[in-house]
Amino acid sequence: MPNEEILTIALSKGRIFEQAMPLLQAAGIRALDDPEHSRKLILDTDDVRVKLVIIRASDVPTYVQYGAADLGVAGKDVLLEHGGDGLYEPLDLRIARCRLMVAGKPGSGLDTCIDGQGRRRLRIATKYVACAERYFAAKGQQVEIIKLYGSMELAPLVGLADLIVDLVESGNTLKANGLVPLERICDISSRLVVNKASWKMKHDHITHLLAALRDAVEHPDTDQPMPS
Ligand code: PRT
Ligand code: MG
Repeated sequence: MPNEEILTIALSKGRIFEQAMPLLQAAGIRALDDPEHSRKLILDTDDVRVKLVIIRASDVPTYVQYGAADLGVAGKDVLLEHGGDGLYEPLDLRIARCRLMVAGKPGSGLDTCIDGQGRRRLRIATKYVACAERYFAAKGQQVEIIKLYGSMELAPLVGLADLIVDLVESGNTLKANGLVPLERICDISSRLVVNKASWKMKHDHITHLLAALRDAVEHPDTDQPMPS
């Protein structure tokens, strides 16, 4: 089959795969393997014209930007950090929802910190460096950002940072570590992203899929069996 007839969709396993599959299914696309039980990175679907590639959540925009995948599903947090070059973002899939928040120990100051050395800038530990920089700059606040790759909740507990910027869903992870949410930066959900060249080259196929996905997002229950 000529390559232009095949659409490749980049997805991460875990919550995005689990929550995107019902939407893809409503659009007529079913994966032939479960990425949780298979080591395959390229999954066939029951539509011979669609393949899924399974990659790290934070790599999805890069694969789509360079055209290694035509489409992808990525969290808005990941897209904000990536910057969105080379991508269209035509649809909010309304899945994997959470909030990007500033959090810290109860009673943490949000402006400056006073310690043994006097007043100093707040230190913010986060994986979301671009979002955190933008947020504090917009408030006119100078902060020191410390880049981490995970377990941000630990940073205030061991004195690495005063505050963290992280995703919060139920709030249980913060609570379990004695932290509290302090300020909401933005709401997060996953978006469909499309490579700009694919959008032109495979326009009909992509528009068709996009319309079916939009319908599935807007009418989430139409595929469910009616209660008897
Ligand atoms: O795990 P990996 O390093 O491979 O990548 P990832 O963590 O980016 O992937 P994954 O699958 O964990 O998350 C993919 C996307 O899901 C993220 O980019 C978000 O857009 C979205 N999402 C939705 C979340 C959450 N909810 C979420 N709760 N991503 C992460 N979390 C984490 C959060 O970082 C914190 O550690 O869950 C914890 C908080 O959850 P609560 O319920 O305790 O508040
Ligand atoms: Mg994770």
